[in-house]
Amino acid sequence: MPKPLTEEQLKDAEICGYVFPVRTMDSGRVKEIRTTYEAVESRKGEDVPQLMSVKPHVLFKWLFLLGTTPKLSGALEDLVGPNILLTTCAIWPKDAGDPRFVTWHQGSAYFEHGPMDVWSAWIALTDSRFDDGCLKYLPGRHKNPEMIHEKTYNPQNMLSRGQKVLPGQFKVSGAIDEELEPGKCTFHHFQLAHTSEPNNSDRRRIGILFVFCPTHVKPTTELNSAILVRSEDKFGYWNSGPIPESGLDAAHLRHYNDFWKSYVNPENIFEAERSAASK
Ligand SMILES: O=C(O)CCC(=O)C(=O)O
Repeated sequence: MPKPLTEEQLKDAEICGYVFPVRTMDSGRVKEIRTTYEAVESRKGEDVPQLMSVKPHVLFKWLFLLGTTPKLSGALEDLVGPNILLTTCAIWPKDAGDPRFVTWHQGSAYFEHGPMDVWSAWIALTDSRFDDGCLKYLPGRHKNPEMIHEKTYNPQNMLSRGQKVLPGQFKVSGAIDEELEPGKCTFHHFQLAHTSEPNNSDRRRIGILFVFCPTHVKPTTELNSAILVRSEDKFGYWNSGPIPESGLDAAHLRHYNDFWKSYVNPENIFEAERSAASK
């Protein structure tokens, strides 16, 4: 059977730390998912949490199904092998003219894993072009040592702690815009530096991110859970995350809220912050 990713794409993944664009859904499915998401979004603060930037896939079946869609896991199998865990998810909506942005950062600095064989898949539910504030990558940067981040807590920064690579550690001149059509996805290595600018267009931009790793990867903090999405887990390093059923389940909401509290707890210092503190 042909592999979802070509040899050339796999070579690019190794050298540059990303692969795009990969189609994961047709336009009918994209419309369905967007409508479902926007209906959930309109209930935020009622029965749905305000923030859906860490692990909302444990709450909603449609989101879990999107993260385990065969086109996605097929491509991931090419990147990380057959035994795949889904560790987290985040929804990234930017409204038309939205001034919010995401500073340069590496996912790896805020979720500890070892080894760092971890890949993110960012799926576009809308167009995501330069003017819409698409993702930008620094090709090849995933191979360099982790950079030092600071927390800015800037309310315009969409990252939970406004985390940002401290200046002087890289040059942005080679940055690549990851322009995507709805239903297409970009995969990036967890250590690849990325950013996104405000949405200067008159249309909404929505992306859904899922993070995956092979089962041999260990979480290096207690607070992590994952869901096995392909093959088997012979290692058992992760707590099993709950798989959502059709309605919002109270126990899943507790799991979500506990993880979120722990994620934003200032006492939980992550790797990049530790190195910054030791300099
Ligand atoms: O969607 C965005 O603009 C940022 C996404 C991001 O930072 C991430 O996927 O880690």
